[in-house]
Amino acid sequence: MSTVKVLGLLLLHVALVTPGTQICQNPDENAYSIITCGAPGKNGLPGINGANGAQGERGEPGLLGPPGKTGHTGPRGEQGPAGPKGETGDRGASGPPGLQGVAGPPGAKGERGANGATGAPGTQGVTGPTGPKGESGSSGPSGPPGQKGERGDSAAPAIENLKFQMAGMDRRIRDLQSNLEKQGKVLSFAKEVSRSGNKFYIINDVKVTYSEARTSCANRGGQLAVPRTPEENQAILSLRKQVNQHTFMGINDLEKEGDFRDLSGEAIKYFNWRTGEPNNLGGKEHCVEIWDDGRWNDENCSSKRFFVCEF
Ligand SMILES: [Ca+2]
Ligand SMILES: [Ca+2]
Repeated sequence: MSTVKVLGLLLLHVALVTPGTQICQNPDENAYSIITCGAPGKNGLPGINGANGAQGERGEPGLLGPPGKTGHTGPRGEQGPAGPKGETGDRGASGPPGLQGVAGPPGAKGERGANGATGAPGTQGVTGPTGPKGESGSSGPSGPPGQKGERGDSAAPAIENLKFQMAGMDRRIRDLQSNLEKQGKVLSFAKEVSRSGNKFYIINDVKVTYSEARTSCANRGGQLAVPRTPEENQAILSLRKQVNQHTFMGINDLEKEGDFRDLSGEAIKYFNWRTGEPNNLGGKEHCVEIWDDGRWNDENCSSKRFFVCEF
């Protein structure tokens, strides 16, 4: 029932009620009637509960209640994305030293060092073989006349003897001419000449390999020089000092390592090695050269050197 309707019924009730009159409410609330009541009746039984009223409007939200109890731990969530890279940390302390590495490959061969000091003189070498027979000397003065011989049978034997002697002289003249031609060739080639006994030696100013030196001497009727005695070694050294360079001689161990021989294959008997030589350095030294102290070194045959020929 609305508020206006209730207020109207109340005003009507005040206007109509008189003293001694009671207003009793009809159970039907929509039909009011004024009746005269007798003695008050007994209270009736409680009426039947009316139907539920319409749902009221939603009230204001209540006060925030106390926090509930902590629930059970939920299942593990999926892994989130990687976070941003952190800043670089401080450098750690140095670790212990590593193991020693393996040895590296051998280095390249060094350059030849400076000449060492001159060594003490060696012992006297053995006497060399007997040299070739020398040329005939010049004729001596005529001897005193001999005693008169007995009368011969004929002049024929004397003439034959004279012919024989003349033939010998012809041979000697041809030999002398040949020697002169040979010496002319040699002297035109030589820079310097020296002698020892009946040998003479030449050197020129060309540097060649051992093989080329050997051929060059042979082409001039000589051979690469081989000193057989200290005197011959000195004669070769005097030429070597003219060029002031190491100089090849006719000695090698090309056939058998350490077995030094001359160019005809004959074993060498006189030696004049430097201290520590022959050392066959690198397994490649098979040809002999003479140094400025007159002593010998085995050298690579492919090296280019001056050379001395002997005749
Ligand atoms: Ca050698
Ligand atoms: Ca050597």
